[in-house]
Amino acid sequence: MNKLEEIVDLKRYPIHDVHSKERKEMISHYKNELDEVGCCKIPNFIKQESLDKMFKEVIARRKHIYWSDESHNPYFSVKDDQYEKDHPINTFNERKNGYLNSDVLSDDSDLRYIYETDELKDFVSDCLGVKPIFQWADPLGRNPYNCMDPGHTLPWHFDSNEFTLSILVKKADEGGDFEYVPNLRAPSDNKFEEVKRVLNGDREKVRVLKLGEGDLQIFKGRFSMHRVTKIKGNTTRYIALPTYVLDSWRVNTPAHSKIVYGRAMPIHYERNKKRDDDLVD
Ligand SMILES: O=C(O)CCC(=O)C(=O)O
Ligand SMILES: [Fe+2]
Repeated sequence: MNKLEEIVDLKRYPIHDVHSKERKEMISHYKNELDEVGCCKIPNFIKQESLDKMFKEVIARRKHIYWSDESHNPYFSVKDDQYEKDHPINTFNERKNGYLNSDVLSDDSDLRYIYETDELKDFVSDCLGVKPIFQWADPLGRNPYNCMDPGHTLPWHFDSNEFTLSILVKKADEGGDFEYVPNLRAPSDNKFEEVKRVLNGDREKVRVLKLGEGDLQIFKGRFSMHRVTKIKGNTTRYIALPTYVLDSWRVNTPAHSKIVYGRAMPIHYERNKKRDDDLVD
């Protein structure tokens, strides 16, 4: 059997069959959802056996997880006295979570396998209506697992990659909801006033996405501010996070890489150059 078929429910979602009517219908459906609410959810995209394998992978490698207990602003940047005290750049919130970084997945990882397929990348690109997109060159952040034990939380933030997929592998007993504000900022417009309103508790534009295990979510993480609410109960929430970017060369800054993934590698220093979209990160 083709490996992609072992992982993705291709009967229901024939992402590989570029001329099929089903794929065209999917693209138009999910593109509408993404245009309207900056996010779409594809139920039961990953097969149960593959989900079980992903769960085993992350459990077997738990000792490699980088755990953080940090405080940061939505941009993972440092405080800046040029701005007032309650400006988003100077608003820090608690983050407790862990990442199983992309470079320590197992050799036969299903997550890495689907992430590297053109079938998935092209499907995501068509759903977004953005071409070309690339797998992220960042060796740590490109397709990690986010691991959140009971009590852990991920505060409001923007990703430094443009587009993120998520595949819930194990859900929390309670809490661990993904909340987001669609298209809160746009290239060249940081919309600090609107960001501040959300940080101060304004729920008007906040959407809550209830993910099920095996669902695939596509969202615009660099433009839609998002967070994960505190994990309650006894179960660790594990979620796979494949990422895509518009620039095939860029990686995280060394500072961002250290604060989120626990280390910076030579590539993070070599490619540390100001971005051209004028957004803070
Ligand atoms: O765990 C999630 O649902 C989202 C994770 C996230 O936003 C991140 O790791 O940047
Ligand atoms: Fe994120």
